[in-house]
Amino acid sequence: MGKGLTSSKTWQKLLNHHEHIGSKTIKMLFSADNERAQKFKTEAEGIYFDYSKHRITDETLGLLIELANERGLPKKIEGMFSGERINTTENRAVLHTALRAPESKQILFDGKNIVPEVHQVLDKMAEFSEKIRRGEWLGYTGKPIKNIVNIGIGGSDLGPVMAYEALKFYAHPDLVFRFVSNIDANDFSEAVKDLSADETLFIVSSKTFTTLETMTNARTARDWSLKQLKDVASIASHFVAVSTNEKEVAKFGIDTQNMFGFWDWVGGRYSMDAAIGLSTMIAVGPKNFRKMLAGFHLMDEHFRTAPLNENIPVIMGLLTVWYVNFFGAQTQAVLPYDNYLKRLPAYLQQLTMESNGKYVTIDGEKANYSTSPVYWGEPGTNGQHSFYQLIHQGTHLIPCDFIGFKQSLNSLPLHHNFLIANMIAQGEALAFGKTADEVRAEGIAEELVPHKVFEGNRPSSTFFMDKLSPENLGKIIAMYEHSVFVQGVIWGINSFDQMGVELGKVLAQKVITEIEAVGKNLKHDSSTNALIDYYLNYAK
Ligand code: G6Q
Repeated sequence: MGKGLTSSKTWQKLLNHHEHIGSKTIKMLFSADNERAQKFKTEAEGIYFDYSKHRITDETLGLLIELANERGLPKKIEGMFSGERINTTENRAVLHTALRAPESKQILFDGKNIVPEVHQVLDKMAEFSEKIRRGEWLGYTGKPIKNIVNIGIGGSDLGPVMAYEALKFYAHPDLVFRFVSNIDANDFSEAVKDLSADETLFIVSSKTFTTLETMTNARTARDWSLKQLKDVASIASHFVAVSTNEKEVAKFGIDTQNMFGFWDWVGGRYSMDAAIGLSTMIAVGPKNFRKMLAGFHLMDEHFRTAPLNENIPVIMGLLTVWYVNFFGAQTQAVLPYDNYLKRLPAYLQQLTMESNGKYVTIDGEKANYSTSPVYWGEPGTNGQHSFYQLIHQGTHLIPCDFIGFKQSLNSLPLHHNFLIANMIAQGEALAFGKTADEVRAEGIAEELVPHKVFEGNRPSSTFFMDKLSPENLGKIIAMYEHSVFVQGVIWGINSFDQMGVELGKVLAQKVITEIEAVGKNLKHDSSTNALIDYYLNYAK
């Protein structure tokens, strides 16, 4: 699958085309075409997607779409939506799109419609969430639950934290939310230090219910809770589980009545709209949660049905391939101009890099081309006062995604105008830069001119939506999920396994055993042995 990529006819055409376009700046492309802003723009599902400030022409887009067709993208999209086992290394289907399908839809997996089960879990989550939100779910001592602590890591943490932060404006005002992920004692200790166990609910979120960090934190939470409540019977009111592993949940001591399930066709990093989103639903309420799912679904339908040249995730994914493989770009910045989206870059780091950070193709061969770029970012305008320097004048080409909203959720109009003006100005400056003549015209001393010149020609996309609502958050996440899918199809990799993450789980286990055995018979390399020794000596 991967092998043929760079020798394909379209790839060769793209290489030639890149040579030709390499000498054309974004400024030149704009001067040559008055219609450019209209031409390279798609408006769909309430998203205004401007991709005119990219180093592309009609021909580029045509060739990239030809490449997508050559790689069988339309068929692959259908394969994912219809439950083919496209996660071949784990022999699993990839059906996160079923999590947001309306009840009226039918999605068959192994001959069974899975939509009713999805909605049963959503209904159970809704009933539970409402009880907590109304103060009807009582703790062991009869007090209503006020604090909700989600314990989970990776896909069982990043989605819940990101969504909680993103939708904080809609959150229940009297409930407190905390998220514990790290095995570092500092994380748990800080999260609970001002909480009282009789008002605290722990949601233990783990697909496998065997993850070291989560199970260690969950056991610590149980001890912390029992120390105050002094009765094992209290666990039933203060612990619920989100998992696919009923056996382990029961073994931990959580009543499986208080378990919210999901399925092995939902990958960890694609699970924030499954029961892993329980904390989100408690925070914003079932109605808003369902609105978020509806937003995801709208984007799913757009991805599945829109022609490739009007398809937002397809264009996004192809642009990433264009910069990674033809311009040698190694990173991609995500710059949301909304402070509520401060955890979006961290969330997207997992989604993109855990999915496509692979050098092995789906056929088990080594790819002879680059795959996922490093995704990173911070909200604007904060980033402007730090790392934007490198994006403007550094030696790396860094395509940027700007994400902004027409309305602010908190009405301080002056702030919002300033915020959005900054976002728009950054895209303009990156694309068009500032010439030496323009600098001189400002009366700058000649010796400073080179320092104040901005070459420009730095690409960016701008995504504009009306406001940060639950629906729009769903659309944004689905848009990136599908862009990742497109990239994976072009690169011929399995975007749905995570062998690197699993290696970490195994390696740590080995060293833990050795540390606990006080470092006898260490058989690592000399550096690893020395580090274990140093730690053990220090710990003594
Ligand atoms: C996600 C990854 C990984 C996973 C965590 C937690 O796609 O597989 O980030 O979510 O390792 O796993 P559990 O949910 O099983 O605890």
